[in-house]
Amino acid sequence: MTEGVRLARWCWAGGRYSLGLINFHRGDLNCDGSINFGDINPFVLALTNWGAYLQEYPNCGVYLADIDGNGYVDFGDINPFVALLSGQGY
Ligand SMILES: [Ca+2]
Ligand SMILES: [Ca+2]
Repeated sequence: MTEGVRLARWCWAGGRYSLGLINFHRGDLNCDGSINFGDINPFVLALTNWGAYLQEYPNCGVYLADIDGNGYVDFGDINPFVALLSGQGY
């Protein structure tokens, strides 16, 4: 599995909100804890329309689509994402 990405999230606990860092894995675009075919549509959405992605997956982060880790979400992440899905890792 690829390296994790830490995203800050507000969490409700103990009667108040607190800011916490949650680990996600690059490629887990629907943030369900695994990387599989269910991440394809969210990946395409993150690649083509960040706003729509963030609306549909408000608890995820668009940078989970930065599979090659170069700081950009772009077409260069497609082949690494396919490799990730096919179990070749990245
Ligand atoms: Ca997933
Ligand atoms: Ca990238």
